Amino acid sequence: MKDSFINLSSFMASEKTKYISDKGDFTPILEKIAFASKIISRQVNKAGLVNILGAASTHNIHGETQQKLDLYSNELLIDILKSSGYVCAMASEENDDAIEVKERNGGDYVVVFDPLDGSSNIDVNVSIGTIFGIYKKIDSGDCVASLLQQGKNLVCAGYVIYGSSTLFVYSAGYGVNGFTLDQSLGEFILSHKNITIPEYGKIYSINESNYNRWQQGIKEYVNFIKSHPERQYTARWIGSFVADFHRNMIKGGVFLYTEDSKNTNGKLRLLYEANPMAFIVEQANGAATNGKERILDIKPTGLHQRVPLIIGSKYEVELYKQYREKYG
Ligand code: AHM
Ligand code: MG
Repeated sequence: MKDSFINLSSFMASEKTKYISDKGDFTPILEKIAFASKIISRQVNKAGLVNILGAASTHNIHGETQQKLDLYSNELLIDILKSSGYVCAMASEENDDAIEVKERNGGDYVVVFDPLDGSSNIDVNVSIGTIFGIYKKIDSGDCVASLLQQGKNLVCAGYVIYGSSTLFVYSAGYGVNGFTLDQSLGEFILSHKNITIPEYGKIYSINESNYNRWQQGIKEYVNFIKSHPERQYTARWIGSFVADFHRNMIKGGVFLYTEDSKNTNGKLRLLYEANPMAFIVEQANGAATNGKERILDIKPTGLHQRVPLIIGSKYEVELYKQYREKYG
């Protein structure tokens, strides 16, 4: 079959033969997340209309209560994953506590997700996304504790961008592939085969308004990048992690949300933002660090812990570590 006609389901069915013997079959979870993301994509595309209705009344045209899209996406993912029969616990950016699944004795996997990242961009029609990671339940059978595994234990991770098109990108540990939603078919079709990030890039993505709060090493690094002797870098900051990350994956470069004197651990969350993307970037031949340690090696202590995140092409990530070591 021509690549252009490979849909997500058939791709996953052929790929699972590579991991099913040691990691089990988590493809039904992926199928559910892909299904949820189609619904989220549909809602995102009419967000403006929903907001107009919501502003006039707290009920929409069907008499249903209006919900903010991030809460809508969260509830949708939880409901869909709960009913899958494969998931025994979940952690979401939107829920303070872990979500345990008792129905049908849960399942053998736990899922972490940020249902709609970059949500401050919804109202202004800028790309937003979903991030997810899947782990196998640890042997002791403690589902909630299984949520606090190191990122290197992920069996699968992915993200969805709701942008100029809707793109589903995932890795089950055998490279990274992307699938574009064909709205007319309602199917994700393979469009980005075997994504690899360039060794170095031309883009740096950081919120420079934090400059005065950075430590010296971060300032020195950004100043060096700006006047790099061999390369001319350009700055790009969408303010939606998924979109900034994806652009850099394709074009090469680095995304940074470092610590500063106000946010001493940065802004992004280890479990459902940093770890899934670190898994993906490594699969694509890139790197991710907090400045000292590989992101995937960090032992989580809490569901919502923050972590400084420097992620992207190997050259720029490695250079950051050197600058922090030299200048602090
Ligand atoms: P959110 O999870 O509340 O949406 O916040 C995370 C977002 C990321 O998508 C983005 O990289 C970052 O926050 C932008 O932060 P800032 O507003 O400081 O530019
Ligand atoms: Mg988020």
